[in-house]
Amino acid sequence: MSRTIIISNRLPTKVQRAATGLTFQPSEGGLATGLGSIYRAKGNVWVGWPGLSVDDPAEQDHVREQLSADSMAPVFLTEAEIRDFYEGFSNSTLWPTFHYFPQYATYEQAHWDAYVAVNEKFCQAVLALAGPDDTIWVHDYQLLLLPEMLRRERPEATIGFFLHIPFPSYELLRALPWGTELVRGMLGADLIGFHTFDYMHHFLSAVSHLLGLPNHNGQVEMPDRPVLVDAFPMGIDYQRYADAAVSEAAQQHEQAYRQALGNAKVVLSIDRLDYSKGIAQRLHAFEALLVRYPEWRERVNLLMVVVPSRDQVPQYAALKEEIDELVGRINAQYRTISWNPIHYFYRSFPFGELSALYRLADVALVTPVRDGMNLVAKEFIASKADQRGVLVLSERAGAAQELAEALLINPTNTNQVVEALREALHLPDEEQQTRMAAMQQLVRQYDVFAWTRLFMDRLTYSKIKQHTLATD
Ligand code: GDG
Repeated sequence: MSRTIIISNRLPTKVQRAATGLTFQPSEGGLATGLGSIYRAKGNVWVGWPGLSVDDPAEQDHVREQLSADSMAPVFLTEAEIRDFYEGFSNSTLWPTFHYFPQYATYEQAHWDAYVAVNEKFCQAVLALAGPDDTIWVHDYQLLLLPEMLRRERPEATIGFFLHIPFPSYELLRALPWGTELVRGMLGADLIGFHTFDYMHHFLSAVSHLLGLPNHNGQVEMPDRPVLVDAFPMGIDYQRYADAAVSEAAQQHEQAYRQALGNAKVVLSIDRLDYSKGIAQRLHAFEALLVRYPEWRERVNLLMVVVPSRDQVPQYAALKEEIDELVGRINAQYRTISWNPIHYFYRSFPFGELSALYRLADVALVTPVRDGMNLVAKEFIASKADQRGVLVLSERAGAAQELAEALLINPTNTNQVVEALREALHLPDEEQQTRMAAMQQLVRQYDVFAWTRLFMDRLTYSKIKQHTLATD
């Protein structure tokens, strides 16, 4: 029987060290939900890092046992690998380069060596589980070399790869000393998926510049086999957000927030701490709104959730300080006895409360300077049962390719953000509903389950096509 193996850097369960021992908490992330029905099916498995360092062999056995009960297989990383592979090459070289922040990228030979070694470690873990006919789906930028490593050992396997972040223009990629190796690594797959056609075109251009390989309608002609490249915009579990938003619990939370905020309109901002999300620029734009349109003072609140992330990487620690300072300064400058312009939370909310925030918000201000897709925009849309609410969305988020009814802005153009924000605050109910209804239809239809099905079907098709070509 052929099986499906999913591989990502992180497993869909968070393992943490508590005073009483290790705890295991299933992740609520979109990918975990979308792929749940696949990896939990009989015989299938999800391979990945459990998210903490476990050195003791007995403890490793315990983790392995616990996870295998839920169809997961751990790859353990040492402290040095976490530093050099994860915080180093993945988050200090690839992440900034692929998000158009080359000035933040470091080029350390030791980090590259660790990246190769950890991809090899993942390869060995998969080989120990995979049969020759299995379907393997590799995820994201931490594992760009893995498809080719697997291909060398399992020439017949069906291998898919999906990138969750932007694929940058060739000019960015060539700034990296290892661009060719990375592209070659990805080409070990039979199918390579991106969130948008732009990313797909950037990839095809890099393949042609770096390897001289032509493509015909998104099919790269490798000497031994064709590789299909396509766009698969990722969706969310629409129904889960729609149901949560009308639940009794969400309504109660919303009421409590409303009471605390009075009648002021609520502008919502939710991200992981990351320079790619444009959080500081967003704060400047909100301040500019209060300056240019003082009539909005005491009548609008920015509710800003920043989820702690990667705080071991220096740029993230610096960004955190910048945000703290900006919020402090803006609040001190404009607040009154009864009104505080920005409510800032540096922590993660439980799902039920997040849902209440989406429900409460009049405007979602989603202004990343670069973002592969951005699921927050889609979750806000799914949570609007009464179809009221306005999405202000950066044209540089992958989601902007689909959500044409949002108010689209260039996030570095503060004037434009201010005007869009003002327009959003004034938008008549009827127009809000027209725009929201159109976006809801799209986000409902292309949910995360449709995304998974489309990718898997196309992967099967790519293999059938290869066999047909080989026997022609
Ligand atoms: C990468 C790409 C791409 C946020 N705050 C809380 C919370 N969240 C959840 C949101 C959402 C998720 O985190 C964030 O997803 P995004 O898509 O917005 O961004 P990244 O984490 O950067 O994800 C991105 C994605 O991969 C998928 O391919 O869209 O472009 O960068 O689901 O709901 N969840 C809870 N409490 C919070 O306070 N429970």
